[in-house]
Amino acid sequence: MRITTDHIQSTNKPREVSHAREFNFLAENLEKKGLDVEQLIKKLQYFQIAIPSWALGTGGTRFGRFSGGGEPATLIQKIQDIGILHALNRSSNSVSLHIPWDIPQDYDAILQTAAEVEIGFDAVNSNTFQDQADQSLSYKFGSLANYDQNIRALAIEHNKEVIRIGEKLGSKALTVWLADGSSFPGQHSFRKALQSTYESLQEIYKELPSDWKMLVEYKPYEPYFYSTVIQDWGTSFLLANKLGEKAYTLVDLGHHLPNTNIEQIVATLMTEGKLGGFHFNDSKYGDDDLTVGSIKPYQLFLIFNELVAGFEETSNPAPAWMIDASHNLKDPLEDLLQSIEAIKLAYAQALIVDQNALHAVQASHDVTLAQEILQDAFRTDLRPLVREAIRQSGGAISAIHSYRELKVRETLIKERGKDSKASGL
Ligand code: RM4
Ligand code: MN
Ligand code: MN
Repeated sequence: MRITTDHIQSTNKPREVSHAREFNFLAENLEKKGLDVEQLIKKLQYFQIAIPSWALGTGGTRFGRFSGGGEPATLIQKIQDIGILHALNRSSNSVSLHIPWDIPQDYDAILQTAAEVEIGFDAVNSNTFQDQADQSLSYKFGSLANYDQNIRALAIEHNKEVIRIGEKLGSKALTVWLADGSSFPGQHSFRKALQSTYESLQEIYKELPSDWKMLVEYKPYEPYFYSTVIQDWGTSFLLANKLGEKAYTLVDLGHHLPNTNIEQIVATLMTEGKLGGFHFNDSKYGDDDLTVGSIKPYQLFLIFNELVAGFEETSNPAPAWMIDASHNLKDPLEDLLQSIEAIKLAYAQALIVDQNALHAVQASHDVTLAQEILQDAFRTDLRPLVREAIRQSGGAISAIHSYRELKVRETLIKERGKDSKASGL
């Protein structure tokens, strides 16, 4: 299924009048505060978030998986699904591939489909946390950190292969999420595991093309439950610093222990110019991969507040943005539309924070006003602004409603069948 301009216009039509009323009212209030609404709209339009190739099918838990039907069974179909999202909200113009879940077969056909639906290729992700069908050695006890040099070599080679695949598609970054760790005290030596990981990453780093980045992701636990080799931002930062200027830390919002101050981590990494990428999701307990903004929207806003301030005040290069959420209840496309809206909303809220006023009250230790400034921005309903930015880019005023009214899922089920399955989690 392809979403056309006519589709968008027909579903926007009945919403235009009330949207215009809401937007004009908001725009007037923002202008009164001295904000440049046109500039805000430009920034919101420019902000694009990559979609992971593994989030287009229903996610499972270790207890089961309930498919909603019409899942994309091939990489081309996955790219077409992202094309549907992008046509609706004009906010996700790239895909992030997970290898080997999505090894491209026919590169020309893939690139052609991607171009047709205006989708590019973001960071490529390696996977050494699962054994593949024809794999000679097992990752059961780790990959890049494994005691066995041959297993490390296999994992290193896989990462190099992922870079080669990404090069053919126009990707500019490799994301390494390393599951390696231990489930029981004494299982392995922390120091040896870290050293092996560093040496393995060095081998991969040597293979990076000059205009590429390596994004090193961290996670405190899971799939191992006692220790993870790259457990926190500090370990990732340490490795990125040792590896060199093309290596950066990647922050996945779900990869922190409860109540961690993620916004502070973001600020620290940006100060050091080492924030390379972001995986958005939300969580209540662990790596829950829930819809962005569904549990802790205020935290998301505070994170964006640091990002926006960091863009202005540090020389940290623009990070790679990606959604990394996948669960088993909602239609995955609706879930992604909601996530993207939540991200743009938090970004918009951060953009209207009066940073100068904030600096002034910080200097005079006016704690009360500091809170007022942040919460005033957070409590402003900026949905009409985000919708207007999307509408002006040719997207839907309400992506979710257009999606339902255009019967996208029903059409995909008709086209692909009830039982088609997406590769991934
Ligand atoms: C991990 C991590 C990675 C993602 C996999 C599927 O927890 O978030 O980024 O590639 O899950
Ligand atoms: Mn992630
Ligand atoms: Mn994760």
